[in-house]
Amino acid sequence: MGDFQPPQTDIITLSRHVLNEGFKMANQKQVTGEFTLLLNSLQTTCKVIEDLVRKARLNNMTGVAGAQNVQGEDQKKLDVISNEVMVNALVASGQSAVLVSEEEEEAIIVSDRRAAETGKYCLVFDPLDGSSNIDAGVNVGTIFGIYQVQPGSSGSIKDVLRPGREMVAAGYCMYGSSANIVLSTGTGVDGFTLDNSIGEFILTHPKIQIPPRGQIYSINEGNAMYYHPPITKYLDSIKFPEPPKKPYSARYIGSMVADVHRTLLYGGIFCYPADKKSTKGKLRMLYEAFPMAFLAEQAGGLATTGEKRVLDVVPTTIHERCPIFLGSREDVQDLLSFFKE
Ligand code: AHM
Ligand code: MG
Repeated sequence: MGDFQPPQTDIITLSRHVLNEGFKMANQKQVTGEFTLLLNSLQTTCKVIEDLVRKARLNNMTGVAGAQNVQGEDQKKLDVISNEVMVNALVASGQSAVLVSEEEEEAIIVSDRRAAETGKYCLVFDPLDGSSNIDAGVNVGTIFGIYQVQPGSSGSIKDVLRPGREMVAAGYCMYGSSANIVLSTGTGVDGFTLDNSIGEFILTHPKIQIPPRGQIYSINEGNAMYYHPPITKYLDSIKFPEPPKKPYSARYIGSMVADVHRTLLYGGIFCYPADKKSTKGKLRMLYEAFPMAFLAEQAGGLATTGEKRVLDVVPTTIHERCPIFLGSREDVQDLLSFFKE
């Protein structure tokens, strides 16, 4: 067989990792496999969406679909189809009770569609975040957060109008030069890379830890004239530091999954503040801010609105927005000192 060398280390697939985590979480109690089934549906969805994204140009799937979503934004063709893929897979998994999608005006109560087979998990998700970047071939991603229904509930909107700290898992799949799932079930953060040749997500980034301090800031500075003073002052402090400190580098892709992915791996700070134009910020609390804040904290970083921990905010509507600053612990603390002034 020539020079072929079998892998030196044990290969851990996402499915195996989730099963292992399930055993650990259950702590000797019987493992039902329900969460594993749910995660399997999610990872299959990600594989389908990654295939759609890769072939979008070839299959004439770029451009707008001719409709607008609840935010009044043009829906891209891939937004619409990714949402359908995800909703169908999660309903069919039999493990979901409530679904909230960026692309659906109302929450989907699964028992209304499939009374016989509902589960105990509520999923909040953005099927294809950053879709305005698709036509330029820039990284996009699927973001998700998972709650369990509350005791006695068979699934209602109240099960998702809860603070992010009550999520049992969160993650994203980034469709970039490779497809990467980054997942936390509340015991740290692990990253998996899709090996297209075998169709499996393989553990490539175990126990991701955000460096305590970074050297990169990530914000849409085109909005600078609308910023409130704490943001302007903080940015000045990292762009014009007292020597011998060096100024930070700016990196802003405009695709949250990609900007957060880089922040998790390299450190620094990602910001989408509230400003004079967007008084609540832009990013959606349930399916953008909460999952990313969950991951940031689980990786040893921080996530704040400037006033409080993101994961402590209680949403009142499913498509609510909130400001968010996340990343390296020391960088976020520096920013907070300007809010306290
Ligand atoms: P979308 O959900 O409509 O794709 O918008 C969310 C995206 C995020 O991925 C990104 O962080 C942000 O919008 C960028 O916004 P802006 O162009 O205002 O900087
Ligand atoms: Mg989005």
